[in-house]
Amino acid sequence: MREYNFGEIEAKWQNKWKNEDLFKTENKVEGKENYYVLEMLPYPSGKLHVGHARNYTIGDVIARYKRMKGLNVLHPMGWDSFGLPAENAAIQNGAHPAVWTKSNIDNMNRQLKMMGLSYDWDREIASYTPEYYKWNQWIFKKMYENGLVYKKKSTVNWCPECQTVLANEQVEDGMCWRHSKTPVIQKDLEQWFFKITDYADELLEGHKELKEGWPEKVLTMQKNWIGKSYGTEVNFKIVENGQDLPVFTTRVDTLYGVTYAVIAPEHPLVDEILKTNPALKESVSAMKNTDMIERTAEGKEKNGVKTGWHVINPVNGEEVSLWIGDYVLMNYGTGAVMAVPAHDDRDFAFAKKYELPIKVVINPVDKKTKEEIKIVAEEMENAFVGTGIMTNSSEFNGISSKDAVTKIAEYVEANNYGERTVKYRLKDWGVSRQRYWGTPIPALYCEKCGVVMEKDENLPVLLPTDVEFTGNGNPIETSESFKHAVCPCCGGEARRDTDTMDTFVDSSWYFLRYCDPKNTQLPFAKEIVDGWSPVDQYIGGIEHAVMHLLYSRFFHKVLRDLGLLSTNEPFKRLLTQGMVLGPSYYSAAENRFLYAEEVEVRGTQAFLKTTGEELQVKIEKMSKSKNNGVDPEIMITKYGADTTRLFIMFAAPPERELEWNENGLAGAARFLNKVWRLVLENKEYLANKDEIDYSKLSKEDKALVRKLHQTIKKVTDSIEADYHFNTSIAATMELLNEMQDFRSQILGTDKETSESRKVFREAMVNVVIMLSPFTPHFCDELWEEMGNQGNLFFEAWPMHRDELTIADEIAVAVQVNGKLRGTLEVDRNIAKEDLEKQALEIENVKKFIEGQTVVKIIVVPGKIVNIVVK
Ligand code: ANZ
Ligand code: ZN
Ligand code: ZN
Repeated sequence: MREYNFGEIEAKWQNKWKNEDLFKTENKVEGKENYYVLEMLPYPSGKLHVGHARNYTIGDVIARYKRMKGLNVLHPMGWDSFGLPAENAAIQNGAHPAVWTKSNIDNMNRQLKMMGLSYDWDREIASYTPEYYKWNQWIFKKMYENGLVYKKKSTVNWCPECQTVLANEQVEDGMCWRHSKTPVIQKDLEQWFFKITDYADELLEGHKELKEGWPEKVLTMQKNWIGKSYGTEVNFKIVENGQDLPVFTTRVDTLYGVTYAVIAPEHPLVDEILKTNPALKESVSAMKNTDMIERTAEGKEKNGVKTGWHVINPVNGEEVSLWIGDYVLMNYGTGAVMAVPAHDDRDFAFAKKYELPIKVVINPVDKKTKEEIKIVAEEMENAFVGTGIMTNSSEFNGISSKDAVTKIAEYVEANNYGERTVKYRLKDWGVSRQRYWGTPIPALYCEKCGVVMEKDENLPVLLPTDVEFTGNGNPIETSESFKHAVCPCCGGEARRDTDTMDTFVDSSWYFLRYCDPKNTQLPFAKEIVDGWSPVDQYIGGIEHAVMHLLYSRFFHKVLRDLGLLSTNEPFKRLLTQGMVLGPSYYSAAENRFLYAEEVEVRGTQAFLKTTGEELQVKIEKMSKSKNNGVDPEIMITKYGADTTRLFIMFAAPPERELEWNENGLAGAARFLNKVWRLVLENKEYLANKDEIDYSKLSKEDKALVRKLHQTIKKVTDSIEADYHFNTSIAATMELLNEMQDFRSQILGTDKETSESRKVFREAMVNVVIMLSPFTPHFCDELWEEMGNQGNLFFEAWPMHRDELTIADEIAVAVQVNGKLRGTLEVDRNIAKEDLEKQALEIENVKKFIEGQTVVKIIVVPGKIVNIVVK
């Protein structure tokens, strides 16, 4: 018998699939429903990591399964290929970002092909190509024309040394990542924004449509991110200039408890205050330069300065002091708050620090006695943030604070002190990046015409090539040819915008481009996208729960409103795959994480080979910093793609964490070898392709048929229910064990019937079909070995027959006066009288009814016969 040589087999089938163009997908196939399965497209960092391998295997199994279920499946792949790492590589080693990116794509493409993934490569897209980013610019323009893109000043991280804007990830402890002694400052720059806030409500509402198919966790994260708050805007009067200061509060019930007010350091009023009180300048700019993350961190000490100005509370005419404080953010609410230290934690901490008054306006109620507990401001150690009975609040005293929220809001509105409003945490999406490796923003600035967009026929605005990557400033600004352009409006001289778009723009609509990737007239044709959208199953990491998935939903709705497509949501179902974990080995003596090669593992302990030091072992997320990653390519070379795929799918359900271990891989390999031998060693028994005559089966034949149909049912059900592939594979393994027994105990013995071989073959055929989504090369090879023609890829997924999953014989418990006295193996369809008769004939039963009278016999069909005696 020929050995299972995965290297040869995988190369053979990958070639064949490619030559036959097997994975090519038509947009429409008569009589077939479309099904779109998509994995989040990778950033081409250079090498596939194990998280990729898991992600794509899950997608591939689904794609192959759905095809076998008779659907016309779209399963594409592409490259999210703009972004910072390529630019950094250019700065470091001079290679142009395009060259670096292309070679990474080539390598990863090769690795993907090694895995045997069923992508339609004709639809491959890469966001760094002009053919793709042209449409980013086109969409940007369309959004601009529809008032969904605008420009405003906004704060960015700026390194004075690099003379460039830094992404949040490039700020480390307030310093530039490249200049650890240069503090990053906050600088105001004109930036482009997408008006995602226009869609805030619809993005929330849309969750109703996604409830069935998306993990609840992801919806919750999006909901918090959008952060819809119902509250009241109350106008306080500024004593010093007579103007209104609107504040936003969600707790208008505490309005009588305001003891001071706070504005953000960026609040427009601050400039006026500084004119009257210039001494504050320094502390204000210090507050501004603390980054937002730190300013809003919970438990963080609050800083502020007293302005010397005052505001008047409209409901009671009280004059309170006005402060500038770092815990108030300009981009939320109105950038100003009424402070109620008695009932808000942050205000309480601030009031304690700066010795500001505290006024209680809500008293708690004792849970048991239901009596009001009077709290004393001076004795408070924390704010009381709960609900209770109103006090110190004039005509609202005595009512519950819950009712007061409405009552006081009505009162405020009736007296024109303010009004109820809704605020969102969600901010407009700032898309300008002062970097090279992205989509050029198609805007120009003309002295005569102002801001103008490039003409459609001049798109794409190509990235310039006459640039230098020095690490200082935005490389595009070094291109003279790019900066000096012609105004599309008046034909005069115009300056091009040198910013590029956030790379999240690229990934916000790529799933639509796959439907029609070669379209040169439009980003995609409506009727084609409508045939595929929404993506039926999207698969990716939980780290994209908010930004990517929210931006994509936003884009989808915008494109719908632009008339480019018809559906409301981009992704019908979302599967967030679990992380891949592996053991990390930490050496205390060397203060570093070691590579597996440096380690000797004994049971649960591990030692450094060179010194014998015992190491700290932890199972944790695979990462570069822990040196605990596995390279999928090495695994594929060592064990084969099929074994690697099988292990990944067998080791854990897709949404759970997967612990990588090589023993598991070896186990998967053993299983495949077992299947291999069972086919190749039994070809003589697998030759008869005739239909089974179910009336001629022996007891043993029937048992294997039953196991087969139970397995088909279980495998299918587990896939349909949240893709629990591990259960499917386990069921197939069980079936295989029974087949082995059947082979040795029945086939070739006197128990073999005319049908036994057909039954055995039927089971084998189905095992190979059901394993094929997991281990496609392996199964194709066996399929051929079994003498079949054509591709397994197009084979239909088997259907179980209910009547064949049920045993003919059933076990019935026989009781005498409710006590178990025996069991009967009987035909499932036995007549009641026959069952009773057989029950009465059991020796042990006879013993218990001897000398007594049978009063009655109760039969619970299929389960119990209870003989009642006296
Ligand atoms: C007075 C008050 C009393 C508040 C009280 C809370 C409790 P959410 O629920 O997240 O929407 N706030 C308003 N604008 C702010 C800003 N720009 N920066 C920082 N804080 C701001 O939060 C709304 C509450 O956060 C508002 O209600 C306001 O404080 C504060 F016992 O007003 B509250
Ligand atoms: Zn720097
Ligand atoms: Zn002009």
